[in-house]
Amino acid sequence: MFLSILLTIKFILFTNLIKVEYNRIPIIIISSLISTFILSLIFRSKTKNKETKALTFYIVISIIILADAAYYSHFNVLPKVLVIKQFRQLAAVGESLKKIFNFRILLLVLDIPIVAYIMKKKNYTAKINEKLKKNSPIILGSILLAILISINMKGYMTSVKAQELYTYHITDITDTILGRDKISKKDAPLSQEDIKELKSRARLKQGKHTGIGKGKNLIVLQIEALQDFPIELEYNGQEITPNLNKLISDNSTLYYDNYHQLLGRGNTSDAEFVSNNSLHPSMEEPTYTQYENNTFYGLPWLLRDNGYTSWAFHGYEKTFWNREAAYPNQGFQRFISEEDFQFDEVLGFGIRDEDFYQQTIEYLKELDNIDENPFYAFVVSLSSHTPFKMPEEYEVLDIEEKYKDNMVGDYLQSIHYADKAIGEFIDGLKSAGLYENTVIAIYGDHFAISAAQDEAELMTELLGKEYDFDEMMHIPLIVHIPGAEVKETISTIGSQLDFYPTIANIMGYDNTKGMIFGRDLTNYEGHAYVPPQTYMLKGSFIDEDILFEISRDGIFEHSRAIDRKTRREIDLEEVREMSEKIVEEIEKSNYILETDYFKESVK
Ligand code: GP9
Ligand code: MN
Repeated sequence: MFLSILLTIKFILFTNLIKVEYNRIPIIIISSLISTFILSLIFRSKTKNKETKALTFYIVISIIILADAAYYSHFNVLPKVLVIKQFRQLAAVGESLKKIFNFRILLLVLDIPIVAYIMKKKNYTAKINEKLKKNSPIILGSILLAILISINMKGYMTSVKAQELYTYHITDITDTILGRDKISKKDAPLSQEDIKELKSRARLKQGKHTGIGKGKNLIVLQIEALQDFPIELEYNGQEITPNLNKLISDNSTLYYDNYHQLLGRGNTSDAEFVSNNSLHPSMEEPTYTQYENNTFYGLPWLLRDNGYTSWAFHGYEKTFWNREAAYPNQGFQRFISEEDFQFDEVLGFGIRDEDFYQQTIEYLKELDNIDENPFYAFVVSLSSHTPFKMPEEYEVLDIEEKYKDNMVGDYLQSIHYADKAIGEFIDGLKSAGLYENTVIAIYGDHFAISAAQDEAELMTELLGKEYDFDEMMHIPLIVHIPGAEVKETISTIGSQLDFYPTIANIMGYDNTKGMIFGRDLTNYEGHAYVPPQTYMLKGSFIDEDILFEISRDGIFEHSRAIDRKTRREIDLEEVREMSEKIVEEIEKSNYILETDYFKESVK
């Protein structure tokens, strides 16, 4: 009884931490009944050490709740069992432990030593009435069954399974074991018509800026945690990203100012994957891990087919995010990783951007000398990684007290440093004679500051407008083509899914082999949108006018649709069809990954 009450209190706290909005009371009752039922079975059993077993159960459940709540606080969703495989990544990429494991979350386990002590001191089994002890599992089991049946009849089971501790994890584990999420080859969601359409999306169409980069090198800079809001932001009389601002105001630059992240389970590595392939990322495991051996026909391959040599650069451990294993099939012929760089100073996650870029330029000279043909360099930065805390000598911005020593102020300092390093990189390219003949594309991999955490309020204050998912996922895309007179801000809404066709248009190469899901943002005139699956769940979208967040409990009517300008709620029926269409598109992309579709078609 004692443990059941404590667990019930934890379930109340837990549903609060994971922001359960609907059916909260039934969810707490079910979690609590299941726990009490299991505890009653333990106490009724004839085994020895009942207290120890009950206590072990209590500790295990407390730790699962803790892990779920911590995961939720970062990813805004409950973890699936396959996350265990990514433990190393999670541990390394999580926000500072201090931030994730705040006091409210730690409350979930802090009582354990005290509970253990009390349990040791008193003999609880003896206190329970024998008759009640014998019958309690049957009584509890029946009440539980009756509640589950009535919830099912009322149609709330989906909602419960999406948020209730036991039913959520059990459903997830059985689905994973039975492969229930997998699309069967028989009911392929890809019709002949779809194939034709997706292939035609990939083809080069003559339009604005088509081929202005043809024959030039391509350097893609994927910048860690670069959001769009610091661009051209004047904060306290200071420019946060003076070098990027300068680049944007240059005559030879296209700035896509309505561009967004599109991640799956692989964070930074998904930003890479989606950008280079224009396929949706996997939601089961990082795509680089799950589909390491698949055949792809992304940007590195397209450029290689046109004579380019494609290399990737990143100053961290080569095995992280499974990059080393995944890159060859992505089309990268060489991966310059942490071990290829020399550095004495470590900044946050590892190598300083300045050291990384300086030495990257030396490797670029080598790459440039391979043959007469141009090259593709895919360069992934690192320094502006969460939690953004840098040594004092790097914090050069004057930050107001209210943003000091919190994520917002630290991020501004950190991204200011990243911008400085980008400026030096571009100067370095100029000195190395690599600038004139090179197209430089720059974008952020993902958000820095979550809209679902406490910092959102500070962000709203800083920006003077509501900081919601649309602003959180908003990243810049900048394409600089030295010598071209193209200066323009392109505001067609898009995401990393659109990078490949957008850059392929600028580079002027025709993709005759692959299929893509994105659009060329420079020329596309149809209905453009962003179809995220993380932070907002599958079926959500952001378009020019609407932010649609599909409900977390699986009941469409509980979703949220707002007008992006007025921030007022709009009728859900207006978005239903669009949301369904997006889910279908994602299924098609998943089918391509699951069946290794390009294995046969790309030769
Ligand atoms: C690690 C770096 C950071 O190699 O790319 O990954 P993230 O934590 O941002 O996913
Ligand atoms: Mn990242």
